[in-house]
Amino acid sequence: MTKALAHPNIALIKYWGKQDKLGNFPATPSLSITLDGLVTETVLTDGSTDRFVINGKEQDDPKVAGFLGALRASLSVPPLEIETVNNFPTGAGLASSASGFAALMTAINAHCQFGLSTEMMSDWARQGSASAARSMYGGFVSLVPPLWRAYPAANVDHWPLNVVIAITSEEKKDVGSTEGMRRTAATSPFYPAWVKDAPEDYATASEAIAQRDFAALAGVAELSCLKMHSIMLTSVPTLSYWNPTTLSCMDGVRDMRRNGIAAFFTIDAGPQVKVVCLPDSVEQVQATLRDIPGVLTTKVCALGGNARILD
Ligand code: 2P0
Repeated sequence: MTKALAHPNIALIKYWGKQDKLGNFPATPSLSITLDGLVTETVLTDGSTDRFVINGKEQDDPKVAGFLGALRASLSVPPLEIETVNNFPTGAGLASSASGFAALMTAINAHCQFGLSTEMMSDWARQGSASAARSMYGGFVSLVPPLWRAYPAANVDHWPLNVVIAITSEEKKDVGSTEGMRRTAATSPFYPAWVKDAPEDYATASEAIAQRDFAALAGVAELSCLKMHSIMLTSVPTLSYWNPTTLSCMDGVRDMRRNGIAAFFTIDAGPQVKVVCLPDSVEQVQATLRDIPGVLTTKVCALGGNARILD
């Protein structure tokens, strides 16, 4: 039996769109922070056939099956019973596939005694879900060309930011990220501009993190998020991952900023709003979000560590 843990990550500079080649390579550079309060734990045991159980329910997951198939083309992976538990809503815009594939790859590497480096595991995790490459590491993480391999951009101590998550719905999304990206790339008239501008946004965010310049990071991160949602909204048929409460939270963050609180929002392929702030603003940010009608719960996270094996 082998048990591994990984945290989800949220991108401040978003990945949305893939290169037109095999291997699940992103079309845009991305930069994320890993969250300590959200956890995926995955237990592996040898089985007679593959079984995948998530939060107590057996599932046929084509992405997991495809991932195992790709691994087995290169490595000797026996039939596995995989039991995964998330302490947060699954498939609802909280990056459960990022932590899921990072935990699974970490567990397989130990269970099968492959001795792969973190870089190699990150490469494999990317093939399961590109954002999973970033969840192999803690702190601030880049996923960039030319190798499209994730690497740590800064550690947790460099800038211990907090994230307050406003959960506005626990329902699974209708359109998964892979299909959403395909649709956006094929139909949004603004997709080429998104791909063209992404390296500059990435460079601006990297510099802001290096300098611990919160205002600069806030500006470019909100812009990256809104550009991504703009190309989603202008896809045909349209892709909208927001609900009315999502918009209320965005307004709430803008109000806080007008009142001098250092905070910015980011939103992924789901209606939850993640508000990044400095530690001395956490209580105020949480209290504000909690009072917004439609917010079901809030959760405060610090930056988390690497994917790892649990004894
Ligand atoms: C990100 N997202 O950079 C972006 C922002 C969601 C919005 O990466 O197709 O599950 O499995 O590679 O990694 C979600 O997409 O997609 C994602 P696949 P993934 O975090």
